[in-house]
Amino acid sequence: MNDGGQRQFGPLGKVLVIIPTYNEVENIKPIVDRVRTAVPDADILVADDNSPDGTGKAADEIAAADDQVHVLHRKGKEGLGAAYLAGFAWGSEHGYGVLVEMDADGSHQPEELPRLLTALKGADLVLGSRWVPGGRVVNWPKSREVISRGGSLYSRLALGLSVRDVTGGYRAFRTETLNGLGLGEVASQGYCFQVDLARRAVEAGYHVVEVPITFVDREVGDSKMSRDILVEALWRVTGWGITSRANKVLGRKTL
Ligand SMILES: Nc1nc2c(ncn2[C@@H]2O[C@H](COP(=O)(O)OP(=O)(O)OP(=O)(O)O)[C@@H](O)[C@H]2O)c(=O)[nH]1
Ligand SMILES: [Mg+2]
Repeated sequence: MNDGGQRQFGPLGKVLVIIPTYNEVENIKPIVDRVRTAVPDADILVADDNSPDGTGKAADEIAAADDQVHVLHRKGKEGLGAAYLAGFAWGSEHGYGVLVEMDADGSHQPEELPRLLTALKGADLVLGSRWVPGGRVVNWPKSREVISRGGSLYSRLALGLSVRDVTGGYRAFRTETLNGLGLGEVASQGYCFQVDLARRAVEAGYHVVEVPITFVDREVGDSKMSRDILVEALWRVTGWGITSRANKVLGRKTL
């Protein structure tokens, strides 16, 4: 991973917080309010996959009363990765300099966003991290912690990454960084989308910084975590690991 060295980083520009939603009707208003209070200059884009519970409509009502809130309506549930790619494209087209990933359920605390943005002044990508000193999880069942820590460790070992929280979803990207990641080839849909972006950033030589966060388990709404999502992550990460090792042996570039 590039250490940033003596590089000069440009100004950040305008910030867009992208919040993907699927059935988060109880969470959408509280999370938008918290972001607006914590980072009043930032805009918000809710990327909703036509949630049957009416999250998209609730988001429209918030947006109608607040110029800094926007809603991207997608036709159906296509996974977290596809929702973020659509959100990134929207943010890039609308001239935002920083694109933030944040869950709707309160696990990623908006009050911690100013710290991520401060770190981004000297980095290409900032990862909110549960597994660096100072980072922690609150109210998570032991089973989820084991899966998450195991997933990060497996990804680190398989891909040879020094990043500690590879699967986390609280991140701040410079738009320029995202544009350099070859997003057109990203096929990952579930949580391995996050692993995919982290490994692409490291492979491309970007300066990636981890900032400790306190991750709070959701209090309301249902989890979208599923066996399919875990299986997709396992086979994709394993495939990337084999490809990158083979390329090293053959002296080829991976991405
Ligand atoms: N647009 C969209 N958003 C999604 C999709 N799947 C999950 N999300 C959103 O992505 C964020 C993360 O999903 P969560 O269900 O909280 O995943 P998790 O944090 O691993 O699981 P929890 O234990 O439930 O918190 C939430 O804001 C979800 O609403 C999807 O297919 N499309
Ligand atoms: Mg969650």
